[in-house]
Parts: sequence; C-alpha cells; structure tokens
Amino acid sequence: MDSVSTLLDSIDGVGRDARRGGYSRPVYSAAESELREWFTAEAGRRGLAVESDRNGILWAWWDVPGIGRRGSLVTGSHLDSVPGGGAFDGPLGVASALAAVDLLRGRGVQPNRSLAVAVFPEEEGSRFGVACLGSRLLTGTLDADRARSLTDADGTTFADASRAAGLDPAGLGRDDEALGNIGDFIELHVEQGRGLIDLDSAVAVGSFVLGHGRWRLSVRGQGNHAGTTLMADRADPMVAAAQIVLAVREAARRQDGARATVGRLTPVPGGTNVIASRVDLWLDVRHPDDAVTAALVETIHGKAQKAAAFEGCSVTLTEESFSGTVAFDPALQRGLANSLGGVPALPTGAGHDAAVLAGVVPSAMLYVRNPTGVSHSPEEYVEREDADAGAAALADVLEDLL
Ligand code: HGY
Ligand code: MN
Ligand code: MN
Ligand code: MN
Repeated sequence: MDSVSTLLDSIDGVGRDARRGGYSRPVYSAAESELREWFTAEAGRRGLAVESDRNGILWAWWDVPGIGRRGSLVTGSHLDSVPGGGAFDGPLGVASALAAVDLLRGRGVQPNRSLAVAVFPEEEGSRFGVACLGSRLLTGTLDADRARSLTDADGTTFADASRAAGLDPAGLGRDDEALGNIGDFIELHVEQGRGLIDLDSAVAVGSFVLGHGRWRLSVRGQGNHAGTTLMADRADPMVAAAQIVLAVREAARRQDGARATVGRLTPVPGGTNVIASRVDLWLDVRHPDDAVTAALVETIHGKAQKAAAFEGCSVTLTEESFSGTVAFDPALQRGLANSLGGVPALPTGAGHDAAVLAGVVPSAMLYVRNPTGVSHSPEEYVEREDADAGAAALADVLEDLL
C-alpha cells in the first residue's frame, strides 16, 4: 500500500532537466519510457494485467472474473511532460490511480465491473506538436496518416518513434474495441491555476475545459550577414516576429477571458552573426467561446501580415490542432460531487485527455490543489496531505461507480 507521495518520490529523479529546471519527459524518450516501465512494474505489483494497445496507450486491468471488460470503469492520465515541467502534471493522476487501487483493496471493495488504469502517450504534444495525441488517435479525432507524419525537432516521425517503441505504425488510429471497454472515464489531475486556493478546498470536480488551439506562424525574410548588411537593406523576420509577439498580447488583452501565448520561437538558421531567413512562432490561443478564439486568431493573422510586410517579409499561418470547449458529463459530474460530499466544480484552461474522451464516452475530472497556482513550470506543487486527499477522493468516486 503506497501513498501517492511515496509513488511520486520513486520517480522523482526521472527526466530531471538540469538546464531548464524541472522535468523533460517527451513521449517515447528514455525518461518517459522509464516512467512507463515504472507504471508497468507498480501495476504488476498490484496484480493488474498491463497491456499496451496499438496507439501506445497502457491499460492496467483489475479484471473481474466472469464480467469482462466492455463498459469498464477507467481512470488515468499521462506521464509525458512539457519541457522543464513540474513533477505532478500527469504523474499525479497516474500515481493517484494506483494508490486508489490500494485503498479500494484495503476497503475490501468487490467490484461489479472491471477497472483499468490508463496512461496516454503525448498528452502534452511537446515532441510531435499535437496535444492529447494518444487519446485523439484512440477516439479517431485525429487522422492517423497525419499523426504518422508528425515530426519532432530532429525530423523523427511519430510513425518512426512509435515503431521504435514497439508499435506497428500502420495500427495507429481509432480503436473501437478499446473505446468499447470504457464505460466511464475519470481523470485526476493537479490543478494548474489558483481555483482551489481561492476556494480553500483540496479537491474539486471539473466542470468544463476551455477550447484551445495551436497555430504555427512562419515569417520569411532574407537571411544575410550581420556585419555586411546595412539596416536599410534588411528584411529581418526576427524584427517582424517581435512585433507579432506584442500584437498577440495586445489582441488577447482586448478580448475578455482570452489567453494567447507565444511560448516557442525558432529562428532559422539561428546564428548570432546571422540575420535569420525564417522565424517560426507557435501560437496557443484559448477562450470559452470557440468563435471568439477563431476571430482572435484571424485578428492576430492580419496583424502578423502587416508586421511582416512592413519588414519586407512574408508570413504563413498553419493550424496545428484545435479542440473546442468541452463540458464534462453533467450526470457523472454530479455523481462525483455527491460521492465527495459536495466539492465545488471548477472550469479549467488546461487541456486533458478526459476532455478528448468526453466527446465519445462519459468523462469527468477531479482536480487536486496546487498551492503555487503555477504549472508547466518547476514550481508546480501538491502538498502530501492534499495528494492523499485526492487519492482518497478518487477511491470514493471509483467505489461508488464500481
Ligand atoms: O496544454 C495543455 O493545456 C495541457 O497541459 N496539455
Ligand atoms: Mn496534464
Ligand atoms: Mn500539461
Ligand atoms: Mn491530461
């Protein structure tokens, strides 16, 4: 019987990023693969049968003899991270699921349906650019050919990375059998904002997930020598990119409730004494109203075109992924709140596999308090007692659904 903190302590050193701080655990990297092995071992210690499906999703089964797996109760999250991410985003949900199995066993619960703990690959989209890649493939909400051709910064395709991870890339895609096994899906996740601090509660139920998308802006100019090119003779995409970053902030500030971020900017070729020929910027835009998100991206695109033209450059905008605002299953959400004696319901601006699954199966989320209110950063934190409160809440919820 392990507490959540004990389980998380046992993976604390995996994927530590000395340069960025925090953890960098890209999907199918050595670090994330080590976490998948950790999960397989911990699930095996609990007598759960661990299988990997054709999309690389791990399923640890508490099979109930004579009942089978169709319509089971499934909980879980992800083990991959953003670059320099925190210790809890993803692993808290996986460790809490394992601890909840311990608690259910300790209570002598005899399930009336099978239970599985699932681990989804590439939830962050940090390596291949599309968030919730595993759950989008499972549900068929991402074209498998497009997924296969996604590439990482080194040019490795998702097909090649999947093959290296032991999968057959031709098998990637909607999996009706795996989906048929999910009767209800519950994801426990560290809260990635200040909601639970302000509510003074350790746990909340998820209400909805903000629509969010990712776009790539590529600004093209004239690469040249930093020392021989007079300022008047330049078409410098880095200068246009700087104006675009400012325009993104201005446009979002004018739209109530909008969040727009340029978190990644890559000059090509990227030499100190080189005027870049191209600069790629990645835009993350989120808002509760999908139409507002679309209009905001349109506004940003127009401003980017003006900024590029002013610098003698050109710019293209490519949509990489988009998920509309998702409300979790109201009946399931009410059930969770009742199981927990009426904890509050909380919206979130963070995307989750549970929100992707919500389009196909009844899904719900539990959030656990993060006293820093900071996430996607080494400062992300969960107090040990809140982590245990989260696992106990998950066990309560699962017990009522088993
Ligand atoms: O980007 C997100 O909201 C999530 O952490 N993948
Ligand atoms: Mn997450
Ligand atoms: Mn995240
Ligand atoms: Mn998630």
